Amino acid sequence: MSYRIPEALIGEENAKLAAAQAEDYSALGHRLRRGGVDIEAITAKAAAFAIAVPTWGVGTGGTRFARFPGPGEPRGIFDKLEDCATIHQLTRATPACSPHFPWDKVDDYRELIERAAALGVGFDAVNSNTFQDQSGQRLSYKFGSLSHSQKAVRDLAVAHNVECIEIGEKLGSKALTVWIADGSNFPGQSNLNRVLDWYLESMSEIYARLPDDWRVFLEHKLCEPAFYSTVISDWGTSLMAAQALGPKAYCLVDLGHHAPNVNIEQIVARLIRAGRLGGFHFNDSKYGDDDLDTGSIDPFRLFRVFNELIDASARNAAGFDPTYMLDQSHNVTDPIESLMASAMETQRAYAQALIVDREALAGAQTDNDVMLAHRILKAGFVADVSPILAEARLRNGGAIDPIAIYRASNYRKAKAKERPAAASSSSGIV
Ligand code: LRH
Ligand code: MN
Repeated sequence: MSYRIPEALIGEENAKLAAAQAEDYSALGHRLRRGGVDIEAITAKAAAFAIAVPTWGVGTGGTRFARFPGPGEPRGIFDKLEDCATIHQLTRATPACSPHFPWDKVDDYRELIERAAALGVGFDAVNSNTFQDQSGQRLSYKFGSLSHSQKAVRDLAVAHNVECIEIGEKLGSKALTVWIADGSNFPGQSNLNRVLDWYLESMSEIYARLPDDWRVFLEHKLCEPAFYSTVISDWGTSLMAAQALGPKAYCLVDLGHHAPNVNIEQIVARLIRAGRLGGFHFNDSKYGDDDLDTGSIDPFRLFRVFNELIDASARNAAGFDPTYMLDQSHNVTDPIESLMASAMETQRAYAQALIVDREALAGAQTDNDVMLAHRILKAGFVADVSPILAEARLRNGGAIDPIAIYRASNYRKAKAKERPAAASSSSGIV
């Protein structure tokens, strides 16, 4: 029987923190009420907040230089599901995971569905992978996939995406995320226009296979692994493609896929305006697509993104229904601790954005009272909403302090016994 953290341990550890939590929650409630904010309304929304965990994120990540796997590494999707379930057991904010194929392929999806259900984890968007060649693959994606110059390679990539949809239907997913590495490293290597034609031709074949209640998320990325041109390099190209494909096509914003200092919250505002914001891959970065823990480098940027999301829901923006997912690589921390911390940091930015006095902000913006407007927005960011997040977890049956309980549970030690370490460790992100 594989080890699960006993609910009793969560109860015992919560009991030690309950009095302090109640005191902090009550104090924050008084403070927010002075500003006309009802803490219970924020806590209820925070308790309903959900963000999906990437199955590829529960294993130790690496770089092209090296990967240093830790103890109790997940050996496959069944171990990954256990770890995703542990993240949700303690944070109560990650009810679903986002699988990646063929990394998470199994022979018997019924067994996978039953195991996931037993663990209380669902499946969010499925991710296709035409950025690696699989062993024995007839044709290579070296020079591209959905935008490859050879029709046969484009057909292979289309077939893979259709297979991902079919697997996703079995799992109960409602969306396909398509990120392609297609691009070039030399000026002249590819025709910058024709590659988009081929991409759209391929995507329209995939689009035609989407079930009626599904969406397809197009994920743009500035560069890497291509370093001169990338076919879907920015939000503008992604939006053009989504609008060309049809109403089930949306744009997915991975925070790390932009040039340094790009105003991502404004991109989010534009995609909301176009009714094509499908979702997010949250992470943080300082230089490139660093895939660092969400909120670990620039929590104010994360807050500014959520400020646009709350503004959109406050004005009932048309077609506004974004999906939240994490997409990170954990090279030096326990992936479970990082994913719990990151889920809580996105929930924090969400709660902080809910606190912003939007009416007063709109007034100050109309009056061009710059300092007042900035300080009204900043007041949300500087509010310590930790008691609200802890209360939301507590009311959802989770942990007041997830990382403390995770460490007290010795879950990682138990998994190190259950999961013998793999002989060799490779380099690369997963
Ligand atoms: C590409 C990306 C994409 C995933 C991959 C693991 O950089 O963000 O979302 O498929 O990482
Ligand atoms: Mn991503």
